[in-house]
Amino acid sequence: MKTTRKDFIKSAAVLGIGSLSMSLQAKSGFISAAPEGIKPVNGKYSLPALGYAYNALEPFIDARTMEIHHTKHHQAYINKLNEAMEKEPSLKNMELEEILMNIQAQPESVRSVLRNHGGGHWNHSYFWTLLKTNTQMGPKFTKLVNNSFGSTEAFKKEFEKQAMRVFGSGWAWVLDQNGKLIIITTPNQDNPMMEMGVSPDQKGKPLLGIDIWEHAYYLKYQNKRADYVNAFWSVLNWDQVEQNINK
Ligand code: MN3
Repeated sequence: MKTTRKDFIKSAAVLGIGSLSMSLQAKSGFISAAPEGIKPVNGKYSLPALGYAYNALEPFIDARTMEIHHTKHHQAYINKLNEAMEKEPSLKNMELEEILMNIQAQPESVRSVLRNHGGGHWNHSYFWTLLKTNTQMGPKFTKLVNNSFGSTEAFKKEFEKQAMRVFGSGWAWVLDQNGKLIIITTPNQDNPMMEMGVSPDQKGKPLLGIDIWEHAYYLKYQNKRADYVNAFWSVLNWDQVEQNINK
């Protein structure tokens, strides 16, 4: 069954997930921090600007990794997504979130491309907004963390554990379930808005996520994923996380 925005908002309202304004980002009931540009312009998606320099996250994430990650990996997801749009012109009238929330309803010929590359475009657009050095965990997130995990230390430990558990490539996410935080992981470029792979009790509003693909860290950290995950705390944009709570 096709999930419409209205259905999603309705179910989100039943779950009590936030107050949903009708802004572009909130219309899906899911989007918390995706920047503008997540819908096609003239039928094509394009690479969003980072809003900061490639070396802005040094020494925790190196400039070369950021540049390749942005201009090669992210661009490649967009290119494949645009190829699918060419094959199925009806998709050009849909926003990406709408496509991803209804993956199973998309034409079979492009479904896996939409899942992997549409997911890749959304996830990376979201991820870039979450990176900034020298920010501090805000009061709202601190309160959620204390209510859900008891302490910041316990939360970080659990997040790192989940991130380390991802087999192969994927993502780890922190979701807000009406004031309770949960941590989930998704394989490949799946994300919490997709109907498959995420069980109903794992639904919620994403406050933050981390890219666990080796391309996100291999140049600097090689096989030492734990060091990358640990460094993530130094580049996590807590101001954005705090904003995401209100979206
Ligand atoms: Mn990536």
